[in-house]
Amino acid sequence: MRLLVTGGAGFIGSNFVHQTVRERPDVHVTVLDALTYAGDERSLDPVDGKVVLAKGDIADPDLVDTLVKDVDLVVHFAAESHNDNSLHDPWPFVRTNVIGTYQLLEAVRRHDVRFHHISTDEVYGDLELDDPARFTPDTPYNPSSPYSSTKASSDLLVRAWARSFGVRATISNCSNNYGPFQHVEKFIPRQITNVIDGVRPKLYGTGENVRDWIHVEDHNSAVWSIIEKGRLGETYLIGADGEVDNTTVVETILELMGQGADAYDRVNDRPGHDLRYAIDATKLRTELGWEPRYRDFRDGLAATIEWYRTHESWWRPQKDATEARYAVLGR
Ligand code: NAD
Ligand code: TDX
Repeated sequence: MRLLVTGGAGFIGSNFVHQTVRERPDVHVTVLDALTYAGDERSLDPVDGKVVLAKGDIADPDLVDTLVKDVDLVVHFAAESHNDNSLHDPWPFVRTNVIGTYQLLEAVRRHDVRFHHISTDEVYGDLELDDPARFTPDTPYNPSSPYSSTKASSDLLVRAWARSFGVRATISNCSNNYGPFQHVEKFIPRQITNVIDGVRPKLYGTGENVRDWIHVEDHNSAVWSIIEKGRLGETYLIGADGEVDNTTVVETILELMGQGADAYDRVNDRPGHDLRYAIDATKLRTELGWEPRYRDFRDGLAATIEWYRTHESWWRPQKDATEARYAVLGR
């Protein structure tokens, strides 16, 4: 099988490429990635010589057409992915997430190529902290931020291209990922690398906000289940019953790194900050038989801390510029 992975030099995409090369030697992988601030060629070092990297933009129709016409499957991870950045400058989010997805859809339509679209649970908006409900495929779309609204837009394009043009597509909406190769702007790597640097972790607002954490390896194994067994035109929610509030995440990181549980600072809240995300993955589990492997968040976090401790040369070049961006926002 010939596979094109967009965004394969980013966090989840690079882990997906590693897993694919490791477990599926019959798959020939090409990565299309613009290598923005969030992409890093070095994230593909573990598969050096085993994948082809095309540096380029998913919003470039000629490049996209050239690459798509030669593959059997596109797995589309490329996106602007950080909520805080989208509040500061939404345009790159509209351009990459909406127009980029449109260009990919037009190319897979022309060449009748199977398409899997990677999306987020944030398209559903948020839940109350004390609400027993979780997101299901029937939850109405209600995105809060420029980031999540552009992801919602891209999902709707995929649904329309599947229905109107018969594009062979599936969609997955996953909860918050953690694991190796995640950019230091994101919550967990930011706090781990702060502690390594002797800086106190920074908690937005009250810290009551809840995220439903899943290890990136589990997200990617679910994506493969959907590619192999999912029904065309369908949406699958990916989650591993990992709800934890932000204060507990910070306290656990501090404890695992030998610091006092209260050695963090509260900073300005994110405008429009979603309260709680929670996934009901019943459809994925019952229909496709998928199960997560990383069931203990604390163990997964400990392994992630160890990864950042032993891969400082990977994250160090991004750290100062990232913190300078946060300083402007007072966060
Ligand atoms: P990331 O920011 O780490 O990586 C994004 C990658 O896309 C980078 O390598 C970047 O260079 C590339 N890219 C950006 N714009 C591009 C363009 N115009 N053309 C080509 N490449 C471009 O993001 P991530 O956290 O790995 O997220 C990957 C996907 O998963 C996104 O679609 C995101 O919405 C989705 N998702 C993420 C999470 C999460 O917790 N991180 C959860 C659910 C869904
Ligand atoms: O320094 C911080 N302090 C803090 O309290 C940062 C960076 C974040 N937070 C909070 C905000 C969120 O409640 O932690 C939580 C997680 O923040 P992010 O890592 O920015 O993730 P989130 O906004 O939840 O979105 C993530 O999950 C869904 C990904 O970035 C998205 O790409 C994905 O769609």
